[in-house]
Formats: sequence, C-alpha cells, structure tokens
Amino acid sequence: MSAKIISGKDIAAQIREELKKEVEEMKEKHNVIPGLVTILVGENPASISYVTGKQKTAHELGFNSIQDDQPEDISEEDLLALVDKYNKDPQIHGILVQLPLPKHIDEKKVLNAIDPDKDVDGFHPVNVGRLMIGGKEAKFLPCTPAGIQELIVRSGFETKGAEVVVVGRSNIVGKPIANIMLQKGEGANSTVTVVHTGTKNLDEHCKRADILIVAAGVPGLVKPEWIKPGSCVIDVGVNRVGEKKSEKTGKMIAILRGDVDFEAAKEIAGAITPVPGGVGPMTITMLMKNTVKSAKTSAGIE
Ligand code: L34
Repeated sequence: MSAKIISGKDIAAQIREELKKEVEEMKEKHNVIPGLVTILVGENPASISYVTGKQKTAHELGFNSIQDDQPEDISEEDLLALVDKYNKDPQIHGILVQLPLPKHIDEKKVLNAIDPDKDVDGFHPVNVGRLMIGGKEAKFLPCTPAGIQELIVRSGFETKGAEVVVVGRSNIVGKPIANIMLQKGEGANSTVTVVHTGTKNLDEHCKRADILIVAAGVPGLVKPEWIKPGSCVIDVGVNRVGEKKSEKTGKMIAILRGDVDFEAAKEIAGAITPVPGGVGPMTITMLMKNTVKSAKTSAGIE
C-alpha cells in the first residue's frame, strides 16, 4: 500500500490563512503591524531561495517586511552593529540572520547579539534554554522543528508514547526537535532516541521508529528496509543534487532530494513528507507565526 503523502505545502497554506486573519485583526483593532527583517550575507543560492520565500510570504500576510542584503565581505563588527540597529527599532518584532554565515564571521556571536525577544528563529541561547525547560516557558520554537511537530499532529499520528527516532543532532533541527517531542504535553510525550554519525547500527534504531525524523543532510541516507511498516516519516533533507530546466518558467532550477529514498519508502511508510513541498514550506510559515507572536507580545495583545 502506498503511504499518505503529508503535504507541507497544503498544511502551510492553511496556517497562513489563519495568520492572515490574525494580522488583519491586529491592524484593525490595535494598529499593530508585525515587522520582520531578514538579513542575508553573501550570495549562497540556497540561502537566496529560502530568504526570498520568507519575504514573499511575509508580504502576502501583510507584514512590514524588510530584506537586508549585505556583501559577503561585511565585517563581523558591521554585522553586529546592524543587528543592534534592528534590536532598537520598535517597528521590528522579528530579526532573522540567514545561516550559514561566511567563515570570517563567528555565527555564535551574531546569534547571541539578537534580542531574545525578537529572536523569531529561536536560536538564541535564552530561547534554547526556554525550549528545554518547556511548557509556558518556551517562547519561540525554532521554525523547522515547530513545523515538523505541526505536520505530525495535523496528519493524525499519536505522539504520546510513540517511539520517535531523530537522525541528526544539529542545533537547527535534531537537538530542538528531540527536545520538543519529549516534553510533557499535547503533540509530544514521546520516547525519543537521537542517532548521529557516532551511532552504531543506525538501521536498528530507525526500524523501531513509529515516527522517524531525518535531518542528516545526506541524500538518500535512509533506506526503505530501515522503515517500520505504517510509520510516519518526516524528511527534513533539502539536498541540491543538480539542476534542471523549469517546465513553468524555462529557467534553470535546482533538483532537490531528501535524506530518504522517497519512491521506495512510500511503499512501506504509513505517511511521508515529500521534498520539496514537505518540511520546507512549514519552516517559512512557522517563522511568520513566531513574528506574529512577537508583535502581539510586544504590544501587550492577549
Ligand atoms: N537563520 N538560517 C536561519 N533560519 C532558518 O530557519 C534557516 N533555514 C535552514 C537554513 N538556514 C537557516 C531555513 O530557512 C533551512 N531553511 C529552509 C527554508 C525553506 C526551505 C528549505 C529550507 C524551503 O522552502 N524549501 C522548499 C524548496 C525551496 C527551493 O526550491 O529551494 C521545499 O519545498 O522544501
């Protein structure tokens, strides 16, 4: 039997509709417009694509949205000054510095410089700590993990008591999604295992998973034999494996592939996310949700 395809694209569109109404109401009742700045350093094609997606969505939702492009050779000092400028700007409720940054800049230093109350990426140590404590303490959940949780819950999988196996231990995906899924509460309460490059018998762990979350950045890493029949498979990999001519526009576009062998896996899994159109659109949408939350909190709404 073929798996149900979990469309991140459709679920993201639903959430954006909800957000759009919320933004309209905020404008009418409180005269507050969510403000988001995305800072892009250099010209990494993948980063350009993601940041463009974020800006497009922010505009569609009626945000006050700024794209701030900086040259590859900007100094760390200048970038820190830029972050500080937006920290002080009352119209801006969310600041995002797209990663990765060029090698001469200390990524940690830059992320630490963002006001934790404008850190809509949820990468600042204060927000990482809040997430780990959990419950009401958590303020901004990082966007990709928050999107993954939504996908699992909205596609009807029971998380309570489920065996969740996370492949990968990055600060952006692996570590935070593991923390989210083990919290006590709705949409979590799972038994979580994190596997990584130091793990022996990767396949044995994966085979146990009721919910398998793969964020390794290795195209096709997870083989169909590693998947438990009927399980939920979330493929976070967005690997650029080549280029092709777009049928729509005739322009050259990237060929994207996930970390899971999708065609074979969909014959075994109960549900699976595609790449593209799975986790990616959810990442962008959760950023919008965090920005709305930040604008509301700073205006004292709710
Ligand atoms: N600061 N840096 C910061 N915040 C983030 O949340 C990110 N991330 C990751 C990389 N660096 C970051 C993103 O934005 C990954 N990421 C991201 C965002 C969107 C998409 C993929 C990754 C996405 O929209 N993917 C589409 C395909 C887009 C394309 O054609 O390139 C998809 O359907 O999967």
